[in-house]
Amino acid sequence: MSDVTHASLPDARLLPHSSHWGAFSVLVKDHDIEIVPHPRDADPSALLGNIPAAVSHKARVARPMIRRGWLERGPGPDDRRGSDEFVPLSWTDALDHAGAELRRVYATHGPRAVFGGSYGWASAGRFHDAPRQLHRFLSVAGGYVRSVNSYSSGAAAVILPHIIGPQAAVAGNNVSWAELVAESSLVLAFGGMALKNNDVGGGGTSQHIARDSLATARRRGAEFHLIGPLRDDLPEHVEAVWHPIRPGTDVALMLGVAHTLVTERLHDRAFLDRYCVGWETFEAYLLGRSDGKTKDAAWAAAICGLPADDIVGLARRCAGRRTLITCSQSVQRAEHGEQPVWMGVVLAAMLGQTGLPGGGFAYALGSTSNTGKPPLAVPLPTLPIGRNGIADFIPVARIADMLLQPGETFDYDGQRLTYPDIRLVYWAGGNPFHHHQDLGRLRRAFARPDTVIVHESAWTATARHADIVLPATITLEREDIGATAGDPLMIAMHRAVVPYREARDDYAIFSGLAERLGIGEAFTEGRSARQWLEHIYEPTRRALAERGVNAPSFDEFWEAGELALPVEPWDGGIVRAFRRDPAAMPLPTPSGRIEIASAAITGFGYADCPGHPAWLPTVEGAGSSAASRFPLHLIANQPATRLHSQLDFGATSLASKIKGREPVRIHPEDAAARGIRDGDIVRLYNERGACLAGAVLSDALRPGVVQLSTGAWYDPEDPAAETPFCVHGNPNVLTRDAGTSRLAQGCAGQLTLVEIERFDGPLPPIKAFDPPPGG
Ligand code: PGD
Repeated sequence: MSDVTHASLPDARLLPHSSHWGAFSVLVKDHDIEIVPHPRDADPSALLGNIPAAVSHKARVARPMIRRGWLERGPGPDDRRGSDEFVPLSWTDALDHAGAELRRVYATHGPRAVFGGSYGWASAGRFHDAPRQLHRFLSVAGGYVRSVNSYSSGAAAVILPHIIGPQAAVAGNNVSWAELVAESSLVLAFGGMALKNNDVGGGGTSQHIARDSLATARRRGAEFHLIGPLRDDLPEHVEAVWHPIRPGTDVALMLGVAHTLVTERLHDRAFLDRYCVGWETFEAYLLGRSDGKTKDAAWAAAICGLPADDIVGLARRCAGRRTLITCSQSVQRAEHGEQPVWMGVVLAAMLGQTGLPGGGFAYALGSTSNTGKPPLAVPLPTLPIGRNGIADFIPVARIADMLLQPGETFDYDGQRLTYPDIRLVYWAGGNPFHHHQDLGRLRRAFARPDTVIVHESAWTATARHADIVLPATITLEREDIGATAGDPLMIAMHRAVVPYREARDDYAIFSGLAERLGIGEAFTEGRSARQWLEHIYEPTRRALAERGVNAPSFDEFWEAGELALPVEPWDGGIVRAFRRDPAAMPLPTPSGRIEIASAAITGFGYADCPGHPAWLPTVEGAGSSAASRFPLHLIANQPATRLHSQLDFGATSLASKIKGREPVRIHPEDAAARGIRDGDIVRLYNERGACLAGAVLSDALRPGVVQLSTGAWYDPEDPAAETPFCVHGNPNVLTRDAGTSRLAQGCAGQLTLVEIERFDGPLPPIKAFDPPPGG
């Protein structure tokens, strides 16, 4: 038996379950359900409060639906996607239509015309993971164009392997929370380590430890510095020194700090010589020898808006102690997002702390709940996705470019690639009309393919932009296994409620389609969902048995409700090994060392990502031409009241809204200048679109900055309008759809320029949670 037991598991109605925001139990009472946090979690997430509404909300998709225009005129590009009505069909008819269309596209255009990139967080189980189910299905069906990387970490995922090592090896697991608690003397947190981000992590967690770890480190005397425009990106109890930097200018500040380190001889030359390549090239840039511009503190101050004395002071405080530089995911989710990650690595190297416990550089520590924890000693249950025979891919955030510009070439990480001509888009487990930038442009892009098929549990904007909508179960309606590499507890996710109306599991939907395509056996391998759970559990059980530790049978695991998995001792990974012996344990970079300058990246010849970290002005930053018309920096960050767009209709999310609109925080000075009072409804706008939001006046922002989180369901007043006006508060009507650079082509949605005005007109109704016409 596991050493962690569920509080009242013998009570048959208290059912173990899990989510991306934490493990919990469900108490089913007559027609009501109660969500009980896992007893092991001392700091459970408030997002659990969103779950009960999901069970039978009016926003749920009740039946299979087909868009009227598609049903009547057949497949083809159509501007009415997103504004058309829907027609309910039986499952048999809907699957027949979807199957026939898949056959047609595969036969007429081939697998390169099928986009299965289908990015999205879906739900937490290891088997009913909708994107993996889709990938497995399309691999068996003939292949598909995929997407690579993530909206979370698009820039870091590509730059890190060039300069220090793959993200999986160096992010979140080269410095642990335990080391931060015990060893770090000074933490310089670029973009902070906001507790709201720690609430969530892919696959969930049974213990949210960030709040306590930060508090304990502080009590020991660790000094925290928050570099960021939002004061609450570190919790109050760490008493951080707040450096309210101008958004998007972290690299300038880092260069100013680096310059001070060099001119005051505080940098660790021995470390740079032994462990790095490219120092001379970078130093020439830093000191202005290569471009005539000295990157000193005064230079940096003019760009980043912090006093030069503070920059000099920060450099002096960082030197000669166990300094940890963290870089949040948000900082790289912006134009030139590769640069702060690269420069963070360089700054840590200059301080000579890289690879020491609690020191050096940690990417994304604190950006999700499952970073900075010891690795598991056994493999996790995993659904095999088969082999996709198609090599074509796009960096994930280039979806609109791909649909709008088939046949055009683009750059990515040293390659010149071509956008495929996509005829069929298949999405399961994601919400691009939440996650993508410039939603007006995305709407035009979604008008291009012949057919869009979506599995959704609710009428998200993505479902509304589909031709065929197949109703999916939510996680409470099915059995699964909850587990993640960042947590030692594996959860037997019991079914708590029956499926809503006609909803089916993604697996059941794909099984039905696979039968129609004549690949039923290849897809299911003859297993029911329960048999798959037993099947994918087996490698974990075997590995446990091989280690001679508790290895319950599947039935025993299911009965117990959870299983504690062994973890490996924390060893600092490849970076610490490299520090100990750089000759024997080189980094997996081209030189085997930390690349302060990269010959490979220099060779790519990208002006927007040169061969060493550099300050690059942004199209939408202070001093840009857009800033004269749209003077406020909008931070469109992760929400505190839901995961992305999931369960926006839930109690925790709704409680934060103002007259039903998403809250936007604005500094009192900026509000006063515009006649805006706390609680007013305001209109944010720029040349791409506009949205309404409810004003919250706050001095926790740098003046000139406003903050509107992502995830309010897109609710256009007129879904067919060329320039979208979202009456609910989705910031992605405003954000710019451009890659971080030609290197990574990552999502740059975090920062945008906008203007705001009070909205005095009659308030348009919120329709986001109502089914569409016919739905
Ligand atoms: P979610 O809201 O999690 O957003 O984008 P993502 O698409 O992941 O969408 C998941 C969808 O899957 C939901 O609609 C949910 O209903 C559905 N779903 C859940 N479970 C199931 C299931 O079992 N089956 C099926 N078929 N569907 C299911 C998140 C993305 O947004 C991310 S990761 C980041 S980091 C980005 N962040 C920003 C940002 O900082 N700023 C801007 N402007 N934009 C961003 N977008 C990105």
